[in-house]
Parts: sequence; structure tokens; C-alpha cells
Amino acid sequence: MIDLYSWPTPNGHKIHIMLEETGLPYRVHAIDINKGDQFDPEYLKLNPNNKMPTLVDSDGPDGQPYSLFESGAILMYLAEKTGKFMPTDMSERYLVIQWLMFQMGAIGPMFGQAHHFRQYAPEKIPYAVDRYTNEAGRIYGVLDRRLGEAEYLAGDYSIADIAAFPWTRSYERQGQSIDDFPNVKRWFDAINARPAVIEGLKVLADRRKDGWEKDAEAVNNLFGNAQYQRR
Ligand SMILES: N[C@@H](CCC(=O)N[C@@H](CS)C(=O)NCC(=O)O)C(=O)O
Repeated sequence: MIDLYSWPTPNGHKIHIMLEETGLPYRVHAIDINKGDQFDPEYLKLNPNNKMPTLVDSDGPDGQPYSLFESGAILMYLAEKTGKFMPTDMSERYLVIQWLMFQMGAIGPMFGQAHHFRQYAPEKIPYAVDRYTNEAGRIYGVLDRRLGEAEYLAGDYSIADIAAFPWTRSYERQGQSIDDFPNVKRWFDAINARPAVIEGLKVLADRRKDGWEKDAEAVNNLFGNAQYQRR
């Protein structure tokens, strides 16, 4: 059995979608990052970076329980475990890994900073807003060029698409218009219509409340002192 510790954000959605796509049985446990569940000492033993998602597989590689953090590693693990969404041929596999790393190293961090400085920062700093809005636009341009030559990021639908898709759902919050990127739009619409994606996006959806940014406890947990205590 797979136990997933998660919350309905883009990094959580990646794994919710992958578990639905593979059909593996799983239980989901909410890690409410607004309330500070990510700092629980027991949770930190599984995820020393105080973030979600974290996956524990009771039937790990040696038949023993196996625990992983970092969504890219979790996607690779589930792909290897099931033989789905990552080819075994080395050149094809590394094509998937390149685009997965592009998600982990560029899309996630840069779009995350765009969200932060455009929505959450208590003061609007023009340099930071411009920097991350422009960087998000540049990344959408990279995706658009790639998706103009390939149906999916690595050719066939793979964990690279599963990783990137959830971050592109919020293009407006990243200061982008999807109409400027027609190949991304075609790719987005195809993934958004997949039954497993529709199911994955429902996981924990009822736990996300609007207007959390007015909640002082959440702000302290995500961006304040709670974040920077030595543990
Ligand atoms: N690189 C990590 C990033 C995970 C991440 O940033 N998770 C955020 C929510 S999307 C989180 O748990 N934040 C809580 C915190 O920073 O305390 C991954 O891909 O798993």
C-alpha cells in the first residue's frame, strides 16, 4: 500500500495525477501546510525539507517500506515501479528526465516566485514582479517551442508532462496569457481532459480554502518565523 502525505498544490497534484494514472492503490494523508503540519517532528523524519509531498511505499524495492520526498524523485519511483510513463530505452528515458529536471529546476521554482511576488508578498516590489513574470514568460516560450515540435514534452505522454502540467493551470497568476502560447494551450487541453487528471485534481480539493493569505497563522508558517526556526 502507498501512503501519500500531501496537500492540493501543484507539487501535490503531480503525485495525485500519477497515482490515478497508474491505478496503484493509495491512501492520502493531508499535510496542512497552512497549519504547520510540515514541521511535525515525526513528519520531518520523512521529509527533512518540511515540505510536501512525501510518499511511503509499504512494498518498497527490497520488499521493505520505502520513503521518498521530492516530487520529481517520487514520479521517477512510481514510473519505475509500474513501468509506466518513463521508457526503458536509455535515450528516450533521458529525454523524459531532461524535461522532468526542467520542471524541477525552472518551472516550479520560477513560477513559485512569480506567485510569491505577484500575490503573496506584503509589498509589491516592481523589480521582483517583473523579474519573475518575465522569467515565467520565457519558460512558457521554451515550452511552446518544444510543444511545436513534439506532441508531449518527451514525445509520448510521460512523467515530464505530469510534473509540468499542474504548474501551468495558474498561468494568469503568473502574469501570462495562454493565447500567446498556442502549442502549450493544445498540450494543456489534452492533459486537462484525461480522466486520471480530472480525478487527481479532486484529491484533497475540499481542504483548500480561499483567502488563506489573510490568515496570520498561515503566513507565519509559510513565509515567516516558523519557516526559519532551526529544527
Ligand atoms: N521541490 C519540492 C518542492 C515541494 C514544495 O515546495 N512544497 C510546498 C507546497 S507546493 C510546501 O510543502 N510548502 C510548505 C513549506 O514550505 O513549509 C518538491 O518538488 O517536492
